[in-house]
Amino acid sequence: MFTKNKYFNKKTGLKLLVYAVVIGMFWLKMSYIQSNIFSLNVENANEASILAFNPLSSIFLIFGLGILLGGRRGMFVSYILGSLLLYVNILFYREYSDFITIPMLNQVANLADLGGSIGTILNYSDILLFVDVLIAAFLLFYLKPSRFQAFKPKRREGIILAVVAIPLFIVNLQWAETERTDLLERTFDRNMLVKYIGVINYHVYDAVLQGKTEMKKTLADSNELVPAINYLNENKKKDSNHLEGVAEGKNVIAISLESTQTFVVDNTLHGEELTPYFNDLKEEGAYFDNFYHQVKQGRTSDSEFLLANSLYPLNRGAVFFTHSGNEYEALPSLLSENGYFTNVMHANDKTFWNRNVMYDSLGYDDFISKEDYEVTQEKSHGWGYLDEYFFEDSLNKMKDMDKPFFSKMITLTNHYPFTLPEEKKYIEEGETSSGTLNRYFQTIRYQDEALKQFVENFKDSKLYDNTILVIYGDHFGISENHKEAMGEYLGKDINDFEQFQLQRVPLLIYGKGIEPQENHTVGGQIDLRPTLTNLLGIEDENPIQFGNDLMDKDRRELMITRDGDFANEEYVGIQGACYDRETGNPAEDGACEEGFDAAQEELEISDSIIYGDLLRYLDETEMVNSEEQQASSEEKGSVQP
Ligand code: GP9
Ligand code: MN
Repeated sequence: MFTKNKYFNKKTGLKLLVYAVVIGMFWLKMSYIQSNIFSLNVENANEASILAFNPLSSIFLIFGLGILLGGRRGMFVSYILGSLLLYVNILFYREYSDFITIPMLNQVANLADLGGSIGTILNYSDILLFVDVLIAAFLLFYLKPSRFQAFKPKRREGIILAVVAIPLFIVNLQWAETERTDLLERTFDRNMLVKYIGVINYHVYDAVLQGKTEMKKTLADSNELVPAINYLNENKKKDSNHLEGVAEGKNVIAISLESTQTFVVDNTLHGEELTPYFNDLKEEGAYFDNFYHQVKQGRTSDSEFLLANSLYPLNRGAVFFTHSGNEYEALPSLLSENGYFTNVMHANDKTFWNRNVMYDSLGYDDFISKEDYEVTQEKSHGWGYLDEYFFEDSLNKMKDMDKPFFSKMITLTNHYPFTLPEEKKYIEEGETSSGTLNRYFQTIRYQDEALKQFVENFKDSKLYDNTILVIYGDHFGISENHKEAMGEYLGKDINDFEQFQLQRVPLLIYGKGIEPQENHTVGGQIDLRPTLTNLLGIEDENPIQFGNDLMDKDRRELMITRDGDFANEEYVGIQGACYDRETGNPAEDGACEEGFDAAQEELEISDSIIYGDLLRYLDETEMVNSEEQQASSEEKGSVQP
């Protein structure tokens, strides 16, 4: 009995040792790859610890599942497949500085590119990344010390490993959330996700995301597009003739100003204007002071989505990530069809917000990203290339572009945490109780200086005669957390109504042929596309758009936020409460009912389009629908609203 027990202990001890060595080897390899082969931009010791810890849960999971399905062989298969997955990621990363997503696998062209250059991304030393596979094979199959049986994992050990993976992942996630809140909801950059949850978990996450997307899409059918078409037929004015085509054939430079809110316009700090150049420039163009951002978690990318599609972004996550594989009838494609060279200029990594993938779906011809700018340390700060250099290089690039072009430029410097090199601070910082707001004034002032240099050089260039500028803020920079400090600055209590009004961002349309005007219409980023196509005189046949031309005097004034709040000509509705839009005083019960209903209906319809990927049915549905409509209007003699 005693002897048996002793043998049992030794056997268990040996088994544990094999487990520990096999798991440890894979852990070491994965950690090495994550911290030395991928450039994940680890910023502090906490992040480095998260990165070292995050392989564990996935290793327990894959080995656990392997044992459950195939015992010792299964565990080895997991080891091989895990190693291959890591290696494929390495190859892909060497080529694209990015991680594979399932929608990307569908993009055969991308991978064909990789195939073409495979020779250049293979290294002889990569062989070393598989040495551990041989050691694992030896430990699992050939290690047979005298009198002991070879390593034989039991099914229940597989279950234990797989179950332990769950708390390990929870710890990982909680830990990661200390660095980045809502990590999984706010899917940022894939590099960031891998940094926090590890490359294998990232693939699991990607698969779940894909599964959800596919399911919604599979359950959808073309009938679902009909309510959307009907709703838009009823509620959207068909034609806007106002100013139609005044910018026909012209180039368009859309400038997305990072985190720029309307409250800085015509406002001062220490007696100095925050945006002196923009304040003057807006007098020379069409300036909109009741224009709101409509973004949610996808921030800049959501504003890009609104501009391109005149659809609402999603309430959770960034549609740039979750639905980059959808079919769209986007503005860039429309402009390309009308002879434009369409591109985005943004001096950040092209994978950020999944732009490299989504821009293809939206039909952009080119994405001029960080790698196309001469980004040096001296010319960078914080998020990267300083706006003044970005503007300067971009203007030079535009001079040589095929004409007409549509360029969307996205600035970067006025981004949280709003820091600047000393010599770029053109105004003293603020004196409120929020350091964030205090610094924001300085980055806003800097951005205005960079804009000035750009617009002045633009005016001196040949482009000036046949180009319009569409300058707008992408979203808020100062969140609700700083409303006390904002109250100190603005000298008023920031209640819900004021907070809502702070979501206004500037919009200026400027260029020869654009009559100066101060326009008070209530609108949002969803209205940019129809405004632009009307100015360019381009027929936009996509009926699935929620926006209305901002220049049209008879437009429906309704701006809906992603939270289901709204502003119209008279009222502002916030979470069930109703306010008079001019005074901010509470309005009578029921005054906002119609607005709230419209908000809910529009958001639901817009979501159904994205989740169901319904634009893929547009052609067939439209044909049926227009025949039906024709028949019914002949019957009833109905008129188009
Ligand atoms: C990054 C820039 C900023 O490329 O667009 O993104 P944001 O954090 O504002 O969404
Ligand atoms: Mn932004």
